[in-house]
Amino acid sequence: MTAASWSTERARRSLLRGARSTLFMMILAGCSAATTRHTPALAASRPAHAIIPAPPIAELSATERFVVDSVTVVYVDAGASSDVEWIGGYLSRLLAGASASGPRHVAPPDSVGAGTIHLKLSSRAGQLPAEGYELQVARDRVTLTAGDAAGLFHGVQTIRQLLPWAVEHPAAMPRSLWIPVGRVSDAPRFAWRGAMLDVARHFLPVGDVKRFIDLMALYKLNRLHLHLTDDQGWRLEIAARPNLALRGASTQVGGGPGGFYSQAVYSDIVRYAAQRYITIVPEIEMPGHTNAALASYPELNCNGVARELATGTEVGYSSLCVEREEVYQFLDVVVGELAAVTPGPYIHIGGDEVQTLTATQYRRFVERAEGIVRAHGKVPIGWADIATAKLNPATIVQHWARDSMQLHVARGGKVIQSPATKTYLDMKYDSATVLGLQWAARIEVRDAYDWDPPSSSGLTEASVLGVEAALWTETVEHLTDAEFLAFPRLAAIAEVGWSAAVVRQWESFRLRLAAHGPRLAALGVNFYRSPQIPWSVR
Ligand code: TNX
Repeated sequence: MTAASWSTERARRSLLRGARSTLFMMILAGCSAATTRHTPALAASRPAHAIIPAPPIAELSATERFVVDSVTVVYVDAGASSDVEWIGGYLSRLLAGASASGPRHVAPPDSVGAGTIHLKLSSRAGQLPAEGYELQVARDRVTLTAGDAAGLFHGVQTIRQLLPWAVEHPAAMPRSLWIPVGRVSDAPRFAWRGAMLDVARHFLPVGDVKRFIDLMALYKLNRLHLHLTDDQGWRLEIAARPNLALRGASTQVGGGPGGFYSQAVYSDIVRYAAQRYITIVPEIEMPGHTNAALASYPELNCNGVARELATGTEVGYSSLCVEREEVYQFLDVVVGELAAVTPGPYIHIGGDEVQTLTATQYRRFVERAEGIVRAHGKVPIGWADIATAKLNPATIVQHWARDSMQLHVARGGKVIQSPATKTYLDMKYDSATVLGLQWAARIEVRDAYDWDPPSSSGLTEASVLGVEAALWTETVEHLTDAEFLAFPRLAAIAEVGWSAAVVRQWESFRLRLAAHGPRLAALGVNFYRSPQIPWSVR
């Protein structure tokens, strides 16, 4: 044994001595091949799997395989719900083309035999963790069990990541597909694992949003926060206030044509996301960041005069006229229509960067806005600036910079962690990055990965609902720009949100991420080839 491998082995043994549970031993077994004596050093070892986010338990064979071939069939149980049927179809489509005939989605069998991938909801449903799953892979069959449909869907993403990257490549047919024999047992650390897309600064058409949703699903993210309004554009049709779409949506940063989602298109996005177990969290920003609304309706302004449209990137100058009752009537109409087309429980009210109101005016406004959202049956969320108001503890605040989240924690409220220095996907990677801003930080992949949502902010686990990465689009004109800034940092944030702290290790993550290079490339993702990732190690 070399000195290097001995010290790795010694470190491993002392970790194992300290481990309080078998779970921890599995983590070591699952995340690193350094558990074999012949591996010289952890950093150079090939990971036993490349699942992102890392599961707490993954025991996978390096040699034995379940082969996907022309007789492989995806099964769901007789009487399975339409959700489970849909997930079966999703997996079948993923595997289609693996051979000349391809696997089929067949339901309902009474018993499943060899060559099957069986998806089922457990009868112990209530006892399994939400969104978790158990995957058993034998040489002749695969069984995926979950307590809820979301868990089944996430388990399918794990199957996808265990398959060779060619599974992502529709042009690579016929393909040789297989899954390593073994077992994965998995569940998320946090309930909220989100991404935010700012479609206000630059509008993104519906097809781009759907593609972003598909990429989020690969990493088991479950919330898409749509920043629908800002100074430069209003992006959602409001039937009772048509000027918002006619005028407020007509431009964007830099003066381009902008755009908006009709309510039918918005509902289509909501449905598409829901099929992938992603809840849409719509944001109507208020009282600041409202120039597009102020340009559409004169009565929202204190002087009763509609403002000019804005296409620059300065912030803080605009506010609804908080002393006017028309403003609250307007918000009631907007929130009412939005609530009616939003099945998810949340509506985000923004609330950040208001520079033209007194502290008292601001607090009073936030309290009324919170009441309007509640009156329409939704849970309000706001940037943590809103925590200076007397909020209901069930309102959620989103931490981004030096803000007032601690006030909300003190009243027993929950926080979504989006610290700008870690999770702002619009920050440059390094000094050479052309796209993006750098007011908060430059964020390399390791910076996005190496932090802990509660302890980095001095919070307890119980007050953290989860994490969210924000993609502001002042510099993002096209989906390819968005992809470059989001990937691979969004995969890092996904692991921060999903994987237990004891599972997370940068050395393991960078090797697993390296294996995602060809997968992301096969998907056509314009991702950043960070020098921190050994992309050639597979
Ligand atoms: C701050 S974070 C903002 C956004 C900008 C972003 C740019 C927050 C609540 N407000 O309006 O787009 O910085 O990084």
